[in-house]
Amino acid sequence: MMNAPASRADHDRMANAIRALAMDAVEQAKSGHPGLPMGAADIATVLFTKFLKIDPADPKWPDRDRFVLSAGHGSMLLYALLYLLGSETMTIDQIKRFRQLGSLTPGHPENFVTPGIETTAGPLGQGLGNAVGMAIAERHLAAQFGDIVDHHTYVFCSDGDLMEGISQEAIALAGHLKLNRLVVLFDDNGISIDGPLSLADSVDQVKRFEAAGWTASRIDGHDPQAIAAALVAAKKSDKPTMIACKTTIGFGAPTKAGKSSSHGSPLGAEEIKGAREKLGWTAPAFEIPADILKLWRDAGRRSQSEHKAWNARLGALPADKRTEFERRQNGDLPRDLADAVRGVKEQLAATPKDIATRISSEFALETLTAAIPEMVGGSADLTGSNNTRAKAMKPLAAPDYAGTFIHYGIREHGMAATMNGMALHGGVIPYSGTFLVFADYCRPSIRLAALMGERVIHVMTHDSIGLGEDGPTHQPVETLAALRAIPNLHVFRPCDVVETLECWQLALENKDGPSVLALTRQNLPQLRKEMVTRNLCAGGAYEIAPSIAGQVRVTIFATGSEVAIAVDAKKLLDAQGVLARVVSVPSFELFAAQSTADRAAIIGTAPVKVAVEAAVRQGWDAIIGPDGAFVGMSTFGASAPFKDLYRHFGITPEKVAEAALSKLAK
Ligand SMILES: Cc1ncc(C[n+]2csc(CCOP(=O)(O)OP(=O)(O)O)c2C)c(N)n1
Ligand SMILES: [Mg+2]
Repeated sequence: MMNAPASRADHDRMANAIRALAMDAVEQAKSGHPGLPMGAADIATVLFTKFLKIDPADPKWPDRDRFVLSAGHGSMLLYALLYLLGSETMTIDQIKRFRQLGSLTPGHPENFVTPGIETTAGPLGQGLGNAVGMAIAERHLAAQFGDIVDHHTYVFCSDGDLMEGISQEAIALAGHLKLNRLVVLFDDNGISIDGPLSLADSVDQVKRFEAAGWTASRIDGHDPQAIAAALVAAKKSDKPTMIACKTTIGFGAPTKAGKSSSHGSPLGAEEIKGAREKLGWTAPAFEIPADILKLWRDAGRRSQSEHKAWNARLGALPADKRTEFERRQNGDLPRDLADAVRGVKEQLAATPKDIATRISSEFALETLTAAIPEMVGGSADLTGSNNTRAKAMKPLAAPDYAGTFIHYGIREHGMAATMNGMALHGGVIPYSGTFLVFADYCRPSIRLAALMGERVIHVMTHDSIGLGEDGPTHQPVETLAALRAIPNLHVFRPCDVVETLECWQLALENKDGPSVLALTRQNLPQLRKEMVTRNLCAGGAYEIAPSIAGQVRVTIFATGSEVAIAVDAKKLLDAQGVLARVVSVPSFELFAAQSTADRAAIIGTAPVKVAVEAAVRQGWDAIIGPDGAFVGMSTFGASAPFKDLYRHFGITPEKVAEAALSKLAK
């Protein structure tokens, strides 16, 4: 929507209100980034007062336009806007407490802290990727639900965002998918921390975006009419739009404007005084003159009638469609998930399957994607290897966005950031696939998903030397440990088809965080042959092969493909009269979350503990203790058929039994 233009004088004073709040808050905090909000104030004023469809009284309104500040260091821009527009929670007191413990105004924007913030940004480039995901989710849900989903995604990004490699993946995907509801406002200020951009960059960003299938233009980012005209054109484009807005960082600061010195430190009292004079801003710190605040607050109410009309449209939907829309928005799973899982388990008990866990995952997905229509799958060009596409899934692509499978291309960084954006948008559950070793290409986004508490599910196959001939470049050894180090991330390594199903269920049921499913390329025997309705993986670890009788001398802990090896080692030990039991550990995190007593009961009292996992030992001491024996990897792998590799690296039932016996002998 476009309202009548404010007079130039009103515009300037409204923009200066942002500049003043940013300068003053950073000064008070003695840290922060005044340059971006001061430079971006004109763009933000036009966008937020004339275009953006938002209702500060309902920051979760599903059909609001999304605004992502990808350059999260400019967080004061968002906080100033929230305050000025009349967010209930963003009081002037919060602005005064910028960057202080417990405030709603942390150093970088955190969506889980501050109502009205769409994503957590700071690691440059991530927000842009999130915005692409939001724009995908919008088109997808619009295709499914019609005109109750009808909004735009705006993203404000800096030189740094566009220099990061992840931006290329995000831009290419958005251009390919023709996401014409996506608008990038590029803060083309030619300055980064080290100084002028010419030190390190000479890319023509307009040409770059055009090459990726976008509409792109250059404007004066301090000219409100030019900004408005560019936004009007963007809304008519049949492609995503990039507007390179030439701005002056620290606009208004008498000596620091246009310089990197305004990027990331308080301007200082003298400079602020000079800026107030230059901008004609006479109000004291943290005070916004009543007439300007009124203009802002009125702007904050602009979309109320649209919100009402939207409520009416939602109310007019057939009851089942409306309920379904609301269910998906709330992130609630359909009621029948437990039933669906039970049905598959019954099938598996009747007809066991000795298949790779990646195939098990595909088998589970046939049922789960049918039961949970909001699952939007994908793969970074490894669909046939990751087995993430259930048969009925159609591609999500332009111009028909109703499909549920995204061909992300070979873009793991962009894929992971996009998935975060889809989850943040709401209404969809993104999952996708690549090889486990490429978790490192997704790691910054996985970390942010964990921090934000977003449900995104990464299927990561080819999870060890078990992938064989592709060799050590493709064989993860340190990856599980590295993923397990991320707080609030659930890492699952199921041992067979039944555990894979259970782990999928747990990943889907975890509304508040991401999951990784580490799956094998190679076939594995179905170890869980009996029908057990309860989800045994829910506790993170459980006894999968109990002792045959009497005093247990050895407990063998294992995950994934090594559980079968552990079970065979137990048989060797039992045959020698050394009684053993096997504990499967599909998730360290869920196990760590159990009570001390429950953990102790699972770990047991056998004098010898052995762990077996085709990966490095790091992390296992929490279960087997420093005296436990570990059978796994301590080097990178090698290129050979997988059975040869298991023998070569000594990950065999015989070696596991030997390790146990040698501990017993001590
Ligand atoms: C991935 C990542 N690397 C480095 C940083 C640290 N950092 C913050 S802002 C910035 C660059 C500043 O330049 P620009 O993005 O143009 O922002 P401006 O100074 O114009 O506001 C850097 C290197 C970061 N936040 N994220
Ligand atoms: Mg810059």
